[in-house]
Amino acid sequence: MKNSEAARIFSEMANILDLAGENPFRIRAYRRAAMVIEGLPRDIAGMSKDELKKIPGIGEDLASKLLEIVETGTCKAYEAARRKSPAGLSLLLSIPGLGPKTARAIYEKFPIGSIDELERLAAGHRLKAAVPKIKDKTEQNILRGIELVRKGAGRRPLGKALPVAQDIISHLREKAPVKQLQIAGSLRRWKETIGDIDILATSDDPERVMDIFIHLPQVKQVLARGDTKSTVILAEGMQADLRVVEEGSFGAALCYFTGSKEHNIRLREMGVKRGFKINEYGIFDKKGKKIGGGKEEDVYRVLGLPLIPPELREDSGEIAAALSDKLPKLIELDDIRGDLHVHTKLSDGHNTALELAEAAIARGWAYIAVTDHSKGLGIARGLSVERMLEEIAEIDALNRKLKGFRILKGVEVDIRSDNTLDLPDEVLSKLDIVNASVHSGFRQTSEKITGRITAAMRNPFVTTISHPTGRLLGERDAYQVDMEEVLRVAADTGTAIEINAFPARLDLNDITARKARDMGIPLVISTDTHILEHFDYMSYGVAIARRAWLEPKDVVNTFELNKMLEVLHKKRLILK
Ligand code: DGT
Ligand code: CA
Ligand code: CA
Ligand code: ZN
Repeated sequence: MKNSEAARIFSEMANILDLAGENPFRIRAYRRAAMVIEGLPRDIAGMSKDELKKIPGIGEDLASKLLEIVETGTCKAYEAARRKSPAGLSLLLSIPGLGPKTARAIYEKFPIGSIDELERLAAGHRLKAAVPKIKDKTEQNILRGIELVRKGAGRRPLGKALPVAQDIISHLREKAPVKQLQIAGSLRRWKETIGDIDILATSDDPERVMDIFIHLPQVKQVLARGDTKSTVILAEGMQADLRVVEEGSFGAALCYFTGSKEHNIRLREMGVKRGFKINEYGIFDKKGKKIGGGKEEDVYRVLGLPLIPPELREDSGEIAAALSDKLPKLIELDDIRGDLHVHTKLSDGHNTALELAEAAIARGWAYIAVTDHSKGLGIARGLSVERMLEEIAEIDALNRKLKGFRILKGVEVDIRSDNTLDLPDEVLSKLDIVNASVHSGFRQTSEKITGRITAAMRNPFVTTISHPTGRLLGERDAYQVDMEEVLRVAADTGTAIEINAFPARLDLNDITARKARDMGIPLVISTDTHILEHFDYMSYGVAIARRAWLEPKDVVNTFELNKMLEVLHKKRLILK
């Protein structure tokens, strides 16, 4: 898969140009292209130039660069730009929250060579003393950013790790003599960040499978090569383990290596109490005779349990629930009937409402809500009241043509720093879906930022709070919002809370989503689509919902249109 590599090159290119103070339009073109390529489900390798040029945001120049990247793994313009730009500067820019201007200002005084050096300078207040724009707060942010980099080192967001693993799987399936082949570990449990990739297979020729695995084009370094187990580092930086096991042990191994470790320990303890030994090879009775292990169900069956879905295997009550036959009937992707957070060309998206509707119809959905940004969000080309009203009229016209599908009128309205919303109630009341969200003042106190969100929920027209904590995995921590308070007010006002499925966000996370459900708060799973292909992200949102134990009845966008609107508009009657 060349996409993530090309996206990385384009995004670094944008950063280098930004540091050099180059033309903002070129910088933006690279950033957008990086985002589009990253979200593209098709591998750019194998696409012709004409096909590449059909991708939104890719013109003649970027298409040539993509061809070059596919062929050579990099492109000349990027290599040249990189040679000109000092490594220390890129290092500074890799610190979350440190923008190009500040990075440049620091670098002029301190041409640093390592993160440790930067940490010493910030901790000793030497940045503040020497660099005019740096204040105490900037130094604190830099230290926090460094911590984030260190914490995230080695782990990858789910949305980055899964495509990498799927790519390995499809190569193995194509080239290696494997029979069964499965992703295990935290990836199979859809954990939000992934330490390493665990793959399990069966084969008549394990040695050959090992050979093929360690020679895959994605492999950068071989850490260990055994007869049935190998560990490699991929070019992308992640570690991957492949184990080949006996056919009769596959289920036991799959269960063992899916984890979590805590879940496994519970299973093993239960086994011991019942006189069984359970390990990665199988299930054994008191005499050491193997009584199962070919199928994962075997492990659960000997314990008197139904198969527990991998997403629940975190030792957070799933075993007790299974014992009393109270496992949830988890939501599935197929239960989703539409997407309530979608951007069009009119704000920062790439497609028209009609294109998005057609793509949604192709997925078997019954509705989408077009929720472009409101005007306060300068960077994302927010809509003024006039343009908002024009968009409403356009959607009305489209809906007259579409049969059996509805484009809902909506907005992602900015919650301003002073607690007010970016559009008057008079406009909001004309809309079906009002997603309110915070895009500024991330460093406000907990009281202030929580107050903004709760004030928005008290507006009768706000149907949903979008990406409630503002975190970006591996890039930005959540703002200091008091989620307990947000959930209380959500329950009081009947405001829905979003599980934003955009892989960099996954916000709400699984734990808070489960709390919200327990409090009876309506939940919405949304993709925050900016290009058609982002609709694919729905599966990440559904995974978070499954890890939160949600059933279809807990998620508003599994309902048919009228029932969905009824739930989201109930507060209009109560709060009026
Ligand atoms: P990760 O890679 O950190 O995102 O998380 P996992 O869950 O994939 O963990 P990993 O790769 O270290 O190991 C894969 C699975 O193997 C893990 O989920 C459970 C099992 N496992 C690993 N070490 C142990 C152990 O010491 N005891 C038990 N019972 N299971 C283990
Ligand atoms: Ca793992
Ligand atoms: Ca592992
Ligand atoms: Zn959005």
